Amino acid sequence: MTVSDTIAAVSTPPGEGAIALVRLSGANAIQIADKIFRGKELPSQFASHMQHLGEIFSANDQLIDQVVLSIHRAPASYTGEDLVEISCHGGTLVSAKVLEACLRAGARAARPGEFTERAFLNGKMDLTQAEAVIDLIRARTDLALRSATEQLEGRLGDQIGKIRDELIALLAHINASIDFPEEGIAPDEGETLCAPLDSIREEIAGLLATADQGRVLREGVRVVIYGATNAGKSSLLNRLLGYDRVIVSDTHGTTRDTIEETVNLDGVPIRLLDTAGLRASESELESEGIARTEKSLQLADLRLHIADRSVPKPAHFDGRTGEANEIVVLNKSDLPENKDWKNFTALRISCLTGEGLPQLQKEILTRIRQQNLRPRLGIVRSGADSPEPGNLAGVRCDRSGYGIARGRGSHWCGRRGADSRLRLQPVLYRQMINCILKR
Ligand SMILES: Nc1nc2c(ncn2[C@@H]2O[C@H](COP(=O)(O)OP(=O)(O)OP(=O)(O)O)[C@@H](O)[C@H]2O)c(=O)[nH]1
Ligand SMILES: [Mg+2]
Repeated sequence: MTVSDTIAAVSTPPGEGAIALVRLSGANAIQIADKIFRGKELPSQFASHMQHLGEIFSANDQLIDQVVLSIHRAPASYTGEDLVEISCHGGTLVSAKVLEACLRAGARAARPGEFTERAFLNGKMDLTQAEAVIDLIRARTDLALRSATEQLEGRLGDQIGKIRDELIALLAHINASIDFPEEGIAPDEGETLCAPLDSIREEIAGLLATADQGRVLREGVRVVIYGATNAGKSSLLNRLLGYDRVIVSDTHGTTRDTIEETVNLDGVPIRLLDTAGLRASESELESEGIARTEKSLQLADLRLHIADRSVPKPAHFDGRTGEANEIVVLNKSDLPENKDWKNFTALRISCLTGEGLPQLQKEILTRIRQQNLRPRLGIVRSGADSPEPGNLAGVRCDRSGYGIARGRGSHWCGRRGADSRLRLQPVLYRQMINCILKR
């Protein structure tokens, strides 16, 4: 598939820098470069992938900048189309003027991600690799970066390709046994079909299970700090961040909104959310803050319920201490403990002295691991929420068998016993495999 128009964009981030890169891609990219570049030769005469020094001129013949330009002829380019790269001097104005010259000479401004989209459309990479490009750009930790790099190299695509090949091989056998009965091909039935499908189902479920880890690598684990006003929530966020991000004061209700920052804990990106303290609200603004706290709690992967151990236990403190996704933290261990907390099991820390903070960080990582949110290096899947492993493309798979939802009714290939339905299996399996392959 090819796209006809030629696109252009500044590929380096906005702001000051020594060099900026403007790229052109499409059928007219080299022709446009000929119009705006002046050097010893015209770009159309350049050998592919060689850099040439020259100057870029605007439509009204004004010198914009001295640049280095290279052309990458199709199909040996990132996008698979003719691609021109212009390295000009950094700074917003110069790169914007070079881009403007490209647009005036006939290019169209590219949409975000359109160069990679073209690479995908021209078969230079598969969808998993295209998704990995954005993960790579946005990676916040080394682990996320390595994972995205592996995906870009095609590991996820290879695994999906392997599953697809296995399904096609099964399908071919089923088709042959149904469509050419006179050839005497023994139809796969019952166990002989179920066994390979079982292993394929496990492979798919294994890949889908890593989607959550992929989300964690891309977006971070959502850790929400909540508790009574003045407990030290903002102090804890500042401590974990290593700098004073949030205002801390002894006035109750200092934090009115949810504040989010990312920290890197042992390679795991953690999205820390500091929230408005819980108490019977005194103002509309504070009630809104508390409502936001509650919303954040619903979306939390892990909650840090923090209390001030030098004051009595707050009324809202229901002590959900046993929950896997909740760590109860008693702050201000440098102050004498109020009798309400005597023998209370919780992690004791002091945001003032730093005491107990390494233990808290360790506990956060342990809980993340326990909930299987700890990312391992491996496959990540971009996109929204993870689909149910047992429900793929209208195909239901569980231990008792495989079923296809069709219209209002559904067909079910049970594995329990050799009943009459087994004779239908090849046809049903064919439909089911086709269903999966269409995804
Ligand atoms: N002694 C002592 N004081 C602390 C400690 N942690 C926080 N504080 C103090 O407790 C007060 C409240 O701290 P914050 O971090 O603003 O508390 P908060 O939970 O964010 O409060 P709100 O935003 O009002 O809900 C401040 O005066 C902090 O300096 C600690 O470990 N020891
Ligand atoms: Mg606060």
